[in-house]
Amino acid sequence: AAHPDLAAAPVPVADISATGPGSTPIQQVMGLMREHGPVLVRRLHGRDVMFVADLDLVTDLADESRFAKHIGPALENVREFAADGLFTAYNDEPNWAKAHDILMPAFALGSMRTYHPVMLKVARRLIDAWDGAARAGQPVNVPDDMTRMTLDTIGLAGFDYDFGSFERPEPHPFVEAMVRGLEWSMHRLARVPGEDHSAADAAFRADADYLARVVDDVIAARTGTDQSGATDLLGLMLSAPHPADGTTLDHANIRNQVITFLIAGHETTSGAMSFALHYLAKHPEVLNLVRREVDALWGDQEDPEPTYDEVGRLTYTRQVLNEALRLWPTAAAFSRHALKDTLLGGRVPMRAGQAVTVLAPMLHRQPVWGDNPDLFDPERFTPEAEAARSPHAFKPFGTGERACIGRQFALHEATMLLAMLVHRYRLHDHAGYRLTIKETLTLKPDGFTLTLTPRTPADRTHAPLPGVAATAPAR
Ligand code: FDE
Repeated sequence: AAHPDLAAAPVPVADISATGPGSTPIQQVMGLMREHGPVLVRRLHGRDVMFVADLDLVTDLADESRFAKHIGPALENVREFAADGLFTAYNDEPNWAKAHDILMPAFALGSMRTYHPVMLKVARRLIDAWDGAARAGQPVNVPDDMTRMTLDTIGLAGFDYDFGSFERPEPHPFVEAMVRGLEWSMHRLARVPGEDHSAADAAFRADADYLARVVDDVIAARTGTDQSGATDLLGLMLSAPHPADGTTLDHANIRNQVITFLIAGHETTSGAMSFALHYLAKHPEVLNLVRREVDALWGDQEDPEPTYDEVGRLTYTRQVLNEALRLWPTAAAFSRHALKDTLLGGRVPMRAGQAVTVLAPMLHRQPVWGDNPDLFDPERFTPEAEAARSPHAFKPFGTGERACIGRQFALHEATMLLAMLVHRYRLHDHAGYRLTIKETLTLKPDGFTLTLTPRTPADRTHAPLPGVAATAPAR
């Protein structure tokens, strides 16, 4: 519904009813913001959504005493298959706090030690596949393989379930059903009132039922056996009592959490790695700096065995990942609502319950990022640069108590894999790839392929020594 206050607010209104949002709604709002500025109301068939990317407004929205996470129309649609799982639960739904308290320890930084061996095992599956492609001189489809890797990782680390994605030429049927569900969630937003969508809705129902059945099988295989020694998320959910009331999560909620982690934990992370590899393939000077970092750790080892602590020392590789997440935060938008009537940023009136959506890719291009924000430059994430900048200028993981619980998990997995790939391969942009971004609620580089050749010891000797700033990236 249109909000009466918005009409009074000094906010431009962009009516897109004539064109609709198309298949790239995030990029469309980015375009509207480039035209109208970082605060606007997008109107579609009389439905208004306010989008913001201004640093002072996003800073104000982080005030948890006045604003909270909002389950907007997109997440309402995802609720049709993830229900009260962590991502889509309402703030006051009891299962949110309960699951959050039970699962938080499993996602603390220290817990990554537990998942490290599984992450490494799955990284090796990807490397085996890429070695084969390199020998055959075949290109690899980067986002597809990154998605295989992140799905297998969250499946094994989360639920001890092996999707075996590298054994399959096509994505696992579970993934296909999930991706269709996400697409349905996105396209449902653009429906013109009065149209008939019963066929699409029935297909979605069938997919949602299938997802639930697969997950129920995974859970059934584990219930009834002693889970007290299990270190994965499912073991924890089946066995850990809530610190406050001693009860465990109920069956339906555990199913919702499993679906949630599979949705939240794989497309977002695989997109981030894919964008990072895209930028590395296009920026030889940056690639060279990553090579120095990984060569300093692993030198000429054929098959290095990265340790948990080494991943923490890959600080430049981490900067590359952050910079990729700045330009293309793969979960590009999150919404907040006002807890009481208020003036957002002292200038935009908001009623209690009214929502705005933060558009992270444009927040990440605001003036605080300098005068060339579209330029890929990992120097933006040196510790000094980060200390000098507002923490609210960079929000790829959302904000506040509903921020991403999987952040450390994703960063550990992605940093390790990127480093292993750069250590092992020369990346060839054989097709002269031009970045086009596919949106399926998350963002990924569409149709991005690379060819690979193994790096040789000679390659590594010629890499500049650490500390020799022969190829400092342009600022
Ligand atoms: C969450 C999240 C967020 C927020 C949203 C809102 O606010 O609405 C964001 C923005 C994110 N997330 C992002 C991201 C990125 C990446 C790469 C990721 N993410 C990853 C991951 C992994 C995993 C496992 C995850 N992730 C998970 C998750 C969850 C569960 C959630 C919900 C939380 C609560 O509690 O609410 C999230 N995530 Fe993330």
